[in-house]
Amino acid sequence: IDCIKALMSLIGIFQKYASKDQDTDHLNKNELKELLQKEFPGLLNVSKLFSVMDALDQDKDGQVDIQEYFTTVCTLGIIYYEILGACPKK
Ligand SMILES: [Ca+2]
Ligand SMILES: [Ca+2]
Repeated sequence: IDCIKALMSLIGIFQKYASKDQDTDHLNKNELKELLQKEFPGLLNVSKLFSVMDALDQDKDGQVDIQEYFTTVCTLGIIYYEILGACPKK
């Protein structure tokens, strides 16, 4: 149940930011930037955000769709996991 709640809230966040312009199914660069800054504060600086954006926009259409968004969130999850020191050091 907790996993479903987590996924629903991730989808809710996507929809909240993606619907700031006409194209409610995609995050454009500004929407993605705002999402990352507000929902993942302190994780990335702005210049890094755009290189992240380029890496995440896998089909290079300048927009992040729901599939690319979840790839983003998974990647950020791994980053957080490592920052928190939960990942055992070799
Ligand atoms: Ca949008
Ligand atoms: Ca894309």
